[in-house]
Amino acid sequence: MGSSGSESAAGPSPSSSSVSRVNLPPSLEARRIPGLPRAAYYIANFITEEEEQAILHKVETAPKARWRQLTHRRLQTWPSDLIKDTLVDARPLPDWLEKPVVARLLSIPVDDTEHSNDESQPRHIFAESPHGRPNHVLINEYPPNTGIMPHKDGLAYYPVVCTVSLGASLCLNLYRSKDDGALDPNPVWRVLQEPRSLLITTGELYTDYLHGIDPIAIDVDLSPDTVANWSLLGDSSAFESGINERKVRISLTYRDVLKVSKLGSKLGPMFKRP
Ligand SMILES: O=C(O)CCC(=O)C(=O)O
Repeated sequence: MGSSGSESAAGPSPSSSSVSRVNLPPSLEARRIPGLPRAAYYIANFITEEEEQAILHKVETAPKARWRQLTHRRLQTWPSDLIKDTLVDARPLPDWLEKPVVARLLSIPVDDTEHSNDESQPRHIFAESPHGRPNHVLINEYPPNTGIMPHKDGLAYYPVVCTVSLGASLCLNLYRSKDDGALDPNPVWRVLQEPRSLLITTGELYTDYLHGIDPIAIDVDLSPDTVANWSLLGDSSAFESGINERKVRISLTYRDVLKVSKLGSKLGPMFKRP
């Protein structure tokens, strides 16, 4: 079983069901994924089932114009797409993306021992980012047999990526480039992301490694030896058979876009998504 259990349970309205309780660690360090380059963190049950359902409802009922259809996948961007790596529409994130995820994320110190200048304020993962918090969310939908090609996230963002998974589980693959720069097609690690979990990747994982999701119907060969975050899963018994049958998984990817246009606040509604 995973490590959820005895640490601080928090959340606006914890229910009697244990799966719908959030279970925040005292620091991210307590949920660092072992064996990965520094640093990646996995927090199972970061949001409750009720919060998951509320966010899924907002995603599903967003205006049609919010969805961008790619060849195999559709996505939403909040508050808007980037133009030349710049956030032009700099409206704040809507409440349903801000609460509970951002507030909760910023409440967790990276390390028990690290403190900012104000000694009473522990440092969170965005403490040194330009805006001190994520200002952009990408929402991706992955039905079974859908994935995303191995890629790096590039220069538009501060190198911290926070991904909340909703609806279903799947494996994220992490790849390294070969010496000649070509992609080594065999993933070096796999991270299994359960619904309601938070995955944070930073550092070398952002700059030096690629990440992608296989377009498959079933993740196979799942075990403590093949899944980097096995010891941190909320319910590893669900994968004891070694497989995960994919269902529709929605991901919320929170990042801080480095460049925000001052022009944004002056743009009229026709330049803004609904
Ligand atoms: O959906 C995910 O978990 C990955 C998304 C991703 O790779 C990206 O937005 O760059």
